[in-house]
Amino acid sequence: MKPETMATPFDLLLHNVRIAACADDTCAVSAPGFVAIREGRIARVGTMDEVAAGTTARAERDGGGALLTPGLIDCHTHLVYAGHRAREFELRLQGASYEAISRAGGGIRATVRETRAADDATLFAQSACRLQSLMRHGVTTVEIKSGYGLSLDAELKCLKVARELGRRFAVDVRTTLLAAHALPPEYDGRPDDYIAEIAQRILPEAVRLGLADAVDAFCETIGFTPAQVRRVFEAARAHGLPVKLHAEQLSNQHGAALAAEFDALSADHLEHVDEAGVAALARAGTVAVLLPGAYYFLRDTTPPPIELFRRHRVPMAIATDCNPGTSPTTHLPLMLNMACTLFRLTPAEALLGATCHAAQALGLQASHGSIEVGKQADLCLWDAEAPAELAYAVGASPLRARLHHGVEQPLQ
Ligand code: DI6
Ligand code: FE
Repeated sequence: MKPETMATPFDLLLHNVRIAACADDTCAVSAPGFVAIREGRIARVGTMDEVAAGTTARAERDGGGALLTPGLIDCHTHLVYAGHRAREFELRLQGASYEAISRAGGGIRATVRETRAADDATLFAQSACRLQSLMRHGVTTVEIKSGYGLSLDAELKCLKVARELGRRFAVDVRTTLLAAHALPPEYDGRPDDYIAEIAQRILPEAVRLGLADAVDAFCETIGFTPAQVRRVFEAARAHGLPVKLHAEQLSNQHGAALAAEFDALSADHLEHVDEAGVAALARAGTVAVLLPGAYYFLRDTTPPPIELFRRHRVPMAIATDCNPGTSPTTHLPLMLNMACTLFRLTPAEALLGATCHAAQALGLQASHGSIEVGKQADLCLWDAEAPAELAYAVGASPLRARLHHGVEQPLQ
């Protein structure tokens, strides 16, 4: 045994695991080995020979030869909201379009009404159910956007619930202010006034209270124009917050280029992005976050241009987009499957999309998203031999164990 390990023993030795480290853009799987954890971080990664040679820890766990991956990261959710929109689902199945429902006062605004009316405890309880479901499918870090409050008080209420979820559950929560999600009814016909309210009041107050880690906007014909988004981004920059953007989901508004101009962490959706937009993302190092659940649920027919992302070396992340209108799902492994079947990603690209690239989409690549010494010990153990099995299973997640900060969590 090495002297330094005798001085400070590891807290946990997770051994007999086959490791897909998801570092260096590969999902290659190691021979059976171990991960040693100290103070919630990965302290050493090695082979079973080293275990046989006497590497020990205060506690040991035999992984039974199962596949170990980084904990999954859902880098795009709107999971704090009240109610549901099953009635709109029925209307869309009868032929109504998402845009038409939105213009008629349904859509996002319908959820805004319910979210504003919900008290903190109700909002917390409904959101917690969704969060626990994400965790059951292997999520250890989740991004949560506001965007169903659309007023100072209601946006702060949603962000506070998101922060509280992070305190109460064994999961890392990153919050994003998405006040520029839709125009609230009290600002009808005055979108620029609402943008000023965001830039001058809502965003500064969210920053002052430490409630937002990033800022997002919905750049779309039924959302906000690039000029309006620019004002929100300028306010974010003035307050030192990174930006993200819902870009090119339903039409090409050249939001990707705008996001790139502001060095956005990510541009999300991107079904209608063109090559100039993709090249701009590549230059800025912005991650393309793909949301196959929304594509599927809206029965969209224009997939994002995967080949362009590959050619320009834009990292691709995969997320649930968990929201009541276009992606009512909490199943990230199912999104990996859909990214493969609907967008033609390889299973390896899909897994990287929910680990290291998702970490990058949140600016967390230094501490999250891969199994490397020094990173946080957020890990998933799967009843699987190869990473492809995670994307292969339709609606089943073969999760055997989930560790958050080095501590194994009950699967509930
Ligand atoms: N794009 C989406 O897919 C969701 N928000 C957004 O900007 C939809 C949100 C909803 O319909 O409630
Ligand atoms: Fe979204």
